[in-house]
Amino acid sequence: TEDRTRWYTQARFGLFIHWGLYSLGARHEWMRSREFLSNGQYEKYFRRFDPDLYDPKLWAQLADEAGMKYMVVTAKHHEGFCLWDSQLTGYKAPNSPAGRDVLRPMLEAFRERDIRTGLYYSLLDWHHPHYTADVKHPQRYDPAFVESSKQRDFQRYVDYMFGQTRELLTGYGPIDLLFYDFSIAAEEGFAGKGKNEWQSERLAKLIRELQPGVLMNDRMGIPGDITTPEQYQPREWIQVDGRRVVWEACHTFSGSWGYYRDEESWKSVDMLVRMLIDTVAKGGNLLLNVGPTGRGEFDERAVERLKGIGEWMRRHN
Ligand code: FUL
Repeated sequence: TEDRTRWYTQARFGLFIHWGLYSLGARHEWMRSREFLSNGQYEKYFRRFDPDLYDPKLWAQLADEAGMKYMVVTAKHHEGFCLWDSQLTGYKAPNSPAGRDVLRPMLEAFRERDIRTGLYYSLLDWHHPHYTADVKHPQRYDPAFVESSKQRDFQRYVDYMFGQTRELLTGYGPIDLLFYDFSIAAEEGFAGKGKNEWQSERLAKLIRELQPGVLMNDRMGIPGDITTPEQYQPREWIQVDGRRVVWEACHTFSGSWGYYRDEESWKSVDMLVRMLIDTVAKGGNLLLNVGPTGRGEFDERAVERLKGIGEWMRRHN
């Protein structure tokens, strides 16, 4: 592990990108689940995903100038929509008005600036026809859906995950980091989904076979290379079994990960710089998230903050 993580512990600061159909809703990446929307009700976002202002070179420039050394992008979030040209589903950017693979040019743009590339992949999938109901599912309170979900063949979904993992790790160049997300606890009469359901050991083995150097996070119910606290600052260097581990705090500019137009809780540049210092002082990495708009732009509030951090970097790095 130590060899694999060397670049990473030196990188310290990365950009998380949450981009998908929820970006059009502009009110949280969990909107489908929070509002109990069916596939049909969510379809309009797929029909309108047309990022006419998308400029991945500009995204990479903004990250670079802020001092970021790696990025992690949601290839697929819980909604199930794929940014790349997956051969295993029609629910993908090339079939939306975008009409193209929007992942590949992004990875290329960041790599051109020597920024390492990582992929977030949701284990949850609210769109796949064989993904079964659980306590996080948008239609968990729809008895007809829950009943019909019993006819689903979850193994077919697992095969799909494995197939997509293979696509992403064979068709998109060297991937530096994988952020697989996440395990669900049993609750409200629903069974959980964890390492047995995801077949995490087997999945990790496939990942290692395809790209031995890739770093893996710790959210599949099995240990990974990186411990990933979310939306809080640990009090001290994180330890597991009494040993200091490689860790990464992920944080948002405001509260949500997906673009949320009307959220007012944006952290100041000063606060963000302090968070970065606090993280690094405790031996960790900071993965700071931006949620681009449905049209493919970084919100001006994000741009302002990235530039502010960049200013600080130039003076104090
Ligand atoms: C969580 C997800 O549910 C959030 O939407 C976000 O992606 C965060 C980084 O991880 O598990």
